[in-house]
Amino acid sequence: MDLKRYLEEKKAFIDKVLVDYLPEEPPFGRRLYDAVKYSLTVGGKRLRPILCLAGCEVVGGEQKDALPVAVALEMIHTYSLVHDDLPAMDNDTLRRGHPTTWKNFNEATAILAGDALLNRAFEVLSECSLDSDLKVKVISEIGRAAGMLGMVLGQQCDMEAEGRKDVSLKELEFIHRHKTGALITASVVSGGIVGRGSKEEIEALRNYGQLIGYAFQIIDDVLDVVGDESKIGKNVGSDIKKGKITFVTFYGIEGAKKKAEEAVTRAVKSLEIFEEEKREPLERIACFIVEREY
Ligand code: GRG
Repeated sequence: MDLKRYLEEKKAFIDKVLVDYLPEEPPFGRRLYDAVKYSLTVGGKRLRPILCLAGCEVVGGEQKDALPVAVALEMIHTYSLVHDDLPAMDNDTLRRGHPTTWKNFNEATAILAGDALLNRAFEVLSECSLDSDLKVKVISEIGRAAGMLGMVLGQQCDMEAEGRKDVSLKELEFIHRHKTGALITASVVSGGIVGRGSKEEIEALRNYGQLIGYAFQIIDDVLDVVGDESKIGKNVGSDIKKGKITFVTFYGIEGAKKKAEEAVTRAVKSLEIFEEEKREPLERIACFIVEREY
């Protein structure tokens, strides 16, 4: 399997459909629509929707059934980036290789664009043609992961940790399990739910998601130190400048990479219950997470 080609094809497919899931352009307040469209289409790896589609396929489901869920996940992820970049949060000017939404429009419009994306995501989920039992499970899974005991909590803890020198490894792991790991895990798990995976299969996917989420964040910290800004499309060194404690603080660059590799090995192992041919995309995505340069 050619992973590069697989990721490019899936990304192109998702890029193409994302805009179809936006509502029609309103007669007034066009700036909000433009800001939402800009945020959503300006780039991104589309990792979460790809994980969702792959999670659905590994349990024997069809990609087309998971598509609205994949779209909703990318909308939620994009909203989180738009809000994270705001002056009140990370105050970043570059994202996905382009000016951040607040920089390109203005702060208030970026706040509303994030709000609009979050709400649209749940509208897309609730209106999709999945059976009601699956729909409720998926909405609950994603709502929990993105919400006040998930990503939003992780973001709050991350802000509170800024500038503190006494952040423990346990606290750092808690922050990232919520801020980054929760939505990544929900992506692959919701795909499995849509594909009507068994309880055992869903648990395997949850375990996989948690481990790759952890590895993903470690590599994000490594890239913040040694990444090439033109490849990763955001300001390098911003965490260091803010005096943030990261996984690199605890493990060093090589030690952090090793931790990420160990997590990926365990993630791949948790896929062993699936047929060899079917699990290959998820295995390769896990490896991409530690090898990525962007
Ligand atoms: C504002 C509620 C709220 C949450 C923000 C996700 C997040 C929480 C903040 C993003 C800040 C950050 C750099 C987190 C590290 C990991 C991460 C989520 C990176 C961005 O995800 P990618 O690399 O981005 O998948 P693309 O652009 O490829 O979609």
